Amino acid sequence: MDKVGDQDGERLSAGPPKTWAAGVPGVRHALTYALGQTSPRRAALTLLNLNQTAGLDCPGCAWPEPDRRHVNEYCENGAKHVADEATTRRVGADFFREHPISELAGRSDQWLNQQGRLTEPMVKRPGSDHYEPIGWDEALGLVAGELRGLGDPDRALFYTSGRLGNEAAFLLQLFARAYGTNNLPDCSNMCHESSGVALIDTLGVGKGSVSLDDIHDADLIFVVGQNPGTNHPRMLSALEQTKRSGGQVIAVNPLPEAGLMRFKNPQKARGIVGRGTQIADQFLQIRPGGDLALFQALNLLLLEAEDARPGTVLDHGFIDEHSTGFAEFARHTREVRWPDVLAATGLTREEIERAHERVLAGGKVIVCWAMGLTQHKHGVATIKEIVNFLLLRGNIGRPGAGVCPVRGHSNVQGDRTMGIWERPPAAFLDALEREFGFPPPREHGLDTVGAIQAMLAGRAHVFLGVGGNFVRASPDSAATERALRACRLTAHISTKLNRSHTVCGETALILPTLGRSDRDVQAGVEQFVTVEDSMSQVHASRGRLHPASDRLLSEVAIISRLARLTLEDKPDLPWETFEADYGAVRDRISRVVPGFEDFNARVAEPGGFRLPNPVSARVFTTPSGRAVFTRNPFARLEAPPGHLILQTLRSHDQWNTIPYSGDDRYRGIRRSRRVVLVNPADLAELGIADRDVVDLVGVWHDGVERRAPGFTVVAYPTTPGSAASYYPETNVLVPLDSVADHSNTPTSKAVVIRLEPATRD
Ligand SMILES: Nc1nc2c(c(=O)[nH]1)N[C@H]1C(S)=C(S)[C@@H](COP(=O)(O)OP(=O)(O)OC[C@H]3O[C@@H](n4cnc5c(=O)[nH]c(N)nc54)[C@H](O)[C@@H]3O)O[C@H]1N2
Ligand SMILES: Nc1nc2c(c(=O)[nH]1)N[C@H]1C(S)=C(S)[C@@H](COP(=O)(O)OP(=O)(O)OC[C@H]3O[C@@H](n4cnc5c(=O)[nH]c(N)nc54)[C@H](O)[C@@H]3O)O[C@H]1N2
Ligand SMILES: [Mo]
Repeated sequence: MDKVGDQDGERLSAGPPKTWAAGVPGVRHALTYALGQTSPRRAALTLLNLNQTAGLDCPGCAWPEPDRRHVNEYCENGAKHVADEATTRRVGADFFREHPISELAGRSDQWLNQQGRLTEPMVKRPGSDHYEPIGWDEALGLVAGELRGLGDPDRALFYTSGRLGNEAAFLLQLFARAYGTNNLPDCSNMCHESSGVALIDTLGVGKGSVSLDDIHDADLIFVVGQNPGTNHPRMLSALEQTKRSGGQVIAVNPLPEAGLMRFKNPQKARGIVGRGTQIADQFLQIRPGGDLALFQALNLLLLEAEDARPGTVLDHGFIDEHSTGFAEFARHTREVRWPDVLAATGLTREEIERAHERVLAGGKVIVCWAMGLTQHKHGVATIKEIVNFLLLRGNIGRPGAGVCPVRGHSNVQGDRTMGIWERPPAAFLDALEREFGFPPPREHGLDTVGAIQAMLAGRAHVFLGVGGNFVRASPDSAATERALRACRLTAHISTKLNRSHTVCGETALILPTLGRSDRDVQAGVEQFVTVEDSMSQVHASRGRLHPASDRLLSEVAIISRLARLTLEDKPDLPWETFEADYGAVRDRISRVVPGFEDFNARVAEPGGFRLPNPVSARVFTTPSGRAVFTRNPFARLEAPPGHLILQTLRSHDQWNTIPYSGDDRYRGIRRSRRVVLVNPADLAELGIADRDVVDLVGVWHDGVERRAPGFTVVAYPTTPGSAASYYPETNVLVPLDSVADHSNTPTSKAVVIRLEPATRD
C-alpha cells in the first residue's frame, strides 16, 4: 500500500505503550500546560483552590474528593483542564472581524480552542459570513423572538453539557417546561444513558450505589470499559488504597491501558521513586462488546458452584427477601454455551475461571464501568447482566459492594437530578407544578439523536446549546452539521470557541459566559454554585479568578434573562430574584427535588452532603419493590471478513471534543491524532503495514459512505479484530441510527470499518 503522508502523519512518533501511569511526569506535564496558557499567579490561584473544601470543584471529571484532602488534590488532567479555562488569551470582536466563519470552519478543534476565552456576545446575521458584536439585550431578544414565533414549543431544542451547575440546570429545565417542551437533550444521552436505563429497571435508581469508603473497603473491584489513568486519574489513588487493604482488581479492556497496570502516586514519596503499585491483579483483554458474554459466563459459574456446594455461594437470604426473577434468570443463564462465550469474549475458559475464583475468594465486590460498556448496541443488557452478577451474592446495599458507573462531566449526574431529562418522571413534574403553579408538558421530549433527526426532518428550528460542543460530540458529523445549518437560529452559551460556533443556522449567536473558575458576583454579592459528584455528594463550588471580560454573564443570568424575555409573565416567575440570588434558586430546588430539603443550610457545611440512595439500604424503588434479575439475550459483535470493529476513544491529552495536543503519552503516541491502532495479526491478514496511511471507511446498512481520510496505521496490542482511534475526528463514521437498544446512545465503541488506501495527499 502506498505511503501517502499527511502533515500530521509525518510527524508521528509511536513507541511502545507505557505500563504505568501518573507520578511526577504527570504533574510536570500539567504545570507546563498551565504556564503555557496563563500567568503563574492565575495558575497558582486556580490549582491551589482545586477540590479544596471551600474551593472550586474540578471540572475535569466527576470522581469524588476524599474526606482527608491533599493540598494538591487534583490530577494532571484536571489541572490541564482548569488551566485551559484560566487562559489569558482572548477572543473578541477583532478576532471575528479578521476571521470569516467559512475560514474558522476549516480550522482544527485544537486551534479553535487555543484562541482563548470568548469575551463578548456575537451575532451572525442571515446571509453574512462574519460574526459581529451585539449587545446582550438585543442578543437575548433575538433568541426570545424566534422562540416566541415558533408556534409549537416542541420545535425548539435546549441542549446541555454536564458542566452546568445545579442552579443553572434547574432554571434551564424550568424555563424549557414553562415554555412548553421537554426537549432537553444532553451529553448524558451519549454517555451514561445506558447505565441509567439499566439501573432504574433493575434497582430503581439510575445512579451508582457506592461511596469512596466502599471502594477502599472492597475485596474485589472490576474496572470494565474504563481508562481511569487518563479519564479519572484520582480513581487510581482510591484503587491504590483498596489494594493496600488487601483488595484485588480485575481490569477488563481490549487495550492494556497504562493506568490499569501500575500507578505511581504523585502525592506520595513512594510514587516519586520506585515502581509504584500494581493495579490489576488480572487483566482480561476482551473483544469489543464481549462483556455481556463474560458476565453471563461468570453468572453460570456461580450457579454451578452453588450446585456443587449448596448454600455456600449464593446469598439466598438476599435473593429471597429482596429480589424477583431469580428462577427465570437462572434457567436462562444455564443455557449459556462456552463456545459462544469464548468467541464473543476472545478469552480462554481458564482466564474466566480464574476470575471466577477471585470472585469466590473475595466477599465484597464492586463493578466500575464507563464508556466501554455504555456505547454499545447491547450496553443496557450488559449492565443489567452486571447487576445480576452482583445480586447473586448480595453485593448490593452493603459496605464495600455495589454498582459504580463512573461519570464523566463533573456535574452530569447533578444536571439529571435537577430535571435535565427529556423523559422526566411524573413525580418530578408534579412537584414542579405544585411549586410553580403551571402545568408542565407531559409528553416525552427529544434526546440528542432524536434532536438531530428532528432538525434534519424540518421538525425543529431553534437550537440553544448551554455549554458543550454539540456538532463534535454528536455522531455522524456530516448529518449533524446539516441538521444545525437547517435551523432558523442556533445559539451557544460557551466559555471558549469551538466548531459548533462555525456551523450556523440562518442566524447564529455566541453568548459568552463565566467558567467554573471565575468569580461570580450578582447584585454586589459573591455567589457560588453547587454540583453533585459520581457518588451523589452535593457540594459548593466557588471560582476565584477575575473573569475573562467584564461583558460576561453567568449561566444563571443568561438563562433567567432569556426566560423573562421569552415568557414575559406567562407563567409569572421571579427570574430577576433568581438571577440576583442563587440561594433563592436553591430554596426552590429544596421544595421540588427529593433529598434537597434544607438545601442552603446543608450545602454550607464543609464538604456538603450526600444524597440518600435507597439502594444502599436495600430499598428498591422498582414497581415490585424488589431488585430485578433480568434475562438478557446473548449477543456477540462480529465484523464481516476484511473488516474491523473500531472504537472511538479519548487520548491522554484531550478533554472530550477538545484536543490539547497530538500526544497520547501512555499509549506511546506523539504528535498525531490521525492514527488508527490495529493488532499486528490483523495488519498481516489485511496486507497493511505499520505506518501505512489509510482512509477509515464505515460500513452501514444505509449504503451512505462515511469516510475519515488520512489515518496513519500504528501496530498496537489491541484485541484481534478491533481497532481504536480518537474521538471526535472519527465521529463522522458513527451512523446516526446506530444506537444502543433502550438508551438510544450512539454506538461509539463499535463502528464497523474497513481500511482503504488513502485517497488524499
Ligand atoms: N482527561 C480527561 N478526563 C475525562 C474526559 C476527557 O475527555 N479527558 N472525559 C470525561 C467524560 S465526559 C467521560 S464520559 C469519561 C470517559 O471515560 P472512559 O470511559 O474511560 O473514556 P474512553 O476514552 O471513551 O475510554 C473507554 C475505555 O473503554 C475501553 N473499551 C472500549 N470498548 C470496550 C468494550 O467493548 N469492552 C470493554 N471492557 N472495554 C472497552 C477502551 O479501550 C477504553 O479504555 O471521562 C471523563 N474524564
Ligand atoms: N465518537 C464518540 N463520540 C462521543 C464520545 C465518545 O467516546 N466517542 N463521548 C460522548 C460523551 S461521553 C460525552 S459526555 C460527549 C461530550 O459532549 P459535550 O459536553 O457537548 O462536549 P465538550 O467537549 O465537553 O464541550 C466543550 C465545550 O464546552 C464549553 N464549556 C466548557 N466549560 C463551560 C462552562 O463552564 N460553561 C459553558 N456554558 N460552556 C462551557 C466550551 O465552549 C467547550 O468548547 O461527547 C460524546 N461523544
Ligand atoms: Mo461523558
